[in-house]
Amino acid sequence: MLYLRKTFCYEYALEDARACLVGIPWDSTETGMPVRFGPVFIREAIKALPGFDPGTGTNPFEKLKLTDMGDVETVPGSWKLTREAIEDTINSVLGTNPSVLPVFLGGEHLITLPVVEYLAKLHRGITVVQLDAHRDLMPEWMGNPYSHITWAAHAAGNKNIRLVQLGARSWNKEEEPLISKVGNSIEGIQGPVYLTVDLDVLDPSHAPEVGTPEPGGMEPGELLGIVKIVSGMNLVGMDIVECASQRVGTQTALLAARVFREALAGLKE
Ligand SMILES: [Mn+2]
Repeated sequence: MLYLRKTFCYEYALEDARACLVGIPWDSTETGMPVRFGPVFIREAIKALPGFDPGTGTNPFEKLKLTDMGDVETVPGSWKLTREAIEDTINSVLGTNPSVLPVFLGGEHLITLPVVEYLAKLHRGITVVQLDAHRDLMPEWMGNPYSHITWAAHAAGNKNIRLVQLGARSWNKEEEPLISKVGNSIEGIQGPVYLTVDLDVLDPSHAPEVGTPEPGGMEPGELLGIVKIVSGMNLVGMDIVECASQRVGTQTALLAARVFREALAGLKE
């Protein structure tokens, strides 16, 4: 008998898994609080969370075959090398199991870009649903085209991606030309969907430990309701980013774990 504890009670081989966790502890372009320990503290919150979801009457941690792949080896200071490591990792994960749902834990929001660019090549007509206080549509930041506040401009300009933003309440004048290219509703979404949850979409009273907190945000119930609806669509990947927790047991990491459980509970078989 082995008395060992992993992220999930039972872990399956990647080949057999319905969903897999992949951490991406990257925050070299973060302008606010450091977020590279997000995967550590969200994992600890997932372990501490009861698996049973009263809303659906199921325990997705038992019902679904899950596995935790660990963290991508990011290269501090080099987005080029980190991006290659992210792309190679997705390629390997989906090469092993094309039907697994990859769930990425950030890290800063820039990690979403290589993921959605990769998935857009696999899934025609993909919609990226971005829950975020900010639009991240800046054309560049201090001369750098690749940053946590520019990634969505690249996604919005990708002809294979339809971007939908919910919860945005703070943006710069330079972002406004791109806003007309972005949807603002999840009604009627057809086809494959990628969900990216920037935890700053929540009000800072509920999620204070984020890279760049922004007053006037969502209530947890509102966020979880949207996550449940989107997870019932044809979800092909998701991420939870910008968790700036620096210790176990913070309310932001606990809410991130709830977002994860809500998405799993809402998944189609
Ligand atoms: Mn963001």
